[in-house]
Amino acid sequence: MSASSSYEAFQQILKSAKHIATICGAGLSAESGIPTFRGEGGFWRTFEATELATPSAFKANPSRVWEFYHYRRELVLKKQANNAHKALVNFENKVLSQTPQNQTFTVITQNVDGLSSNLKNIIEMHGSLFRTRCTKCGDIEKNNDSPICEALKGTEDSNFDTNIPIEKLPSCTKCQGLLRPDVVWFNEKLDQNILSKIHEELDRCDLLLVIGTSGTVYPAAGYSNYVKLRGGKIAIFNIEDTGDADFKFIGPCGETLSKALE
Ligand code: BJW
Ligand code: ZN
Repeated sequence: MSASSSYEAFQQILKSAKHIATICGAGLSAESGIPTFRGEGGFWRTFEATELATPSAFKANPSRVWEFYHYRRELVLKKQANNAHKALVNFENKVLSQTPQNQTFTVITQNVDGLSSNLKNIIEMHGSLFRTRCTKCGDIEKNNDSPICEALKGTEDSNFDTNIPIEKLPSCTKCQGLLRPDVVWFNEKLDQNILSKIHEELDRCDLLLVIGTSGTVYPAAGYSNYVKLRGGKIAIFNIEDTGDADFKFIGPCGETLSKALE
């Protein structure tokens, strides 16, 4: 498939599409100063970020994994939505203001940073940095505390493990069990309700915007092929060429997405 990089041609498709969806990744938040997972910046201390996003890493060293998530929570709390997040919000508002409303727009994101919280219709498929889940009773709570617990305070500036004992890590207010971030780690199943909602969108999607994702992590990595096989169009927004598409806008998505959705 030879891809177009014409904004005019893209806007024609955008205008005629009835159901538009996105699959976003870490590149969407890169211009806010949040590191991506792979490539440059994909390391935290001496670890690959993806090595820490696993149930086995948490089991082996819950203190280290909590230090990693505490670091990311504190970082995100200092950051703001960038032009790419804003372009998505503006486009959603445009779609919602149509009378009669003859289009739908759904943002599906792998990001857990909450920087797209100004959107009305968003599916956060990998969970949220700002929710906790109890490993004992399963209770899920919103949590924006900074720091999330006293023992983690200041560890975001350290280069070494603090080795916090389990009883001093975040604990459940209901049963005192150890809390974990309410995110989806490798080899964990995604929530079935969320997967159903995503499939409803993919099954009607005429145009999928693939924004700032390396397309290496399933199930999200399969979405563009799924939509393509159904006859939907694909538009990639990335600083790198990440695969087959009808449209490719190579460059920082703060610029390319703003231009494409204006
Ligand atoms: C810019 C930019 C700018 C930079 N502008 N762009 C089928 C085949 C093979 C394996 C599997 C399979 N199905 C499932 C698996 C196993 C596994 C998997 O996919 N493994 C692969 C590595 C092969 N998947 C799972 O385990 C999933 N569970 C599951 O499917 O359960 C059922 C099952 C289990 C086991 C076997 C079979 C079935 C769960 C996946 C959960 C992923 N979790 C994480 C952590 C979340 C919490 C946290 O944030 O800490 O999700 S890992 C990490 O990767 C995070 C991300 O959401 C995800 C995707 O990364 P993303 O967003 O694409 O980031 P990067 O860094 O990779 O890319 C950034 C991109 O931005 C790059 O392209 C840059 O160029 C670009 N960029 N600046 C535009 N300014
Ligand atoms: Zn509990």
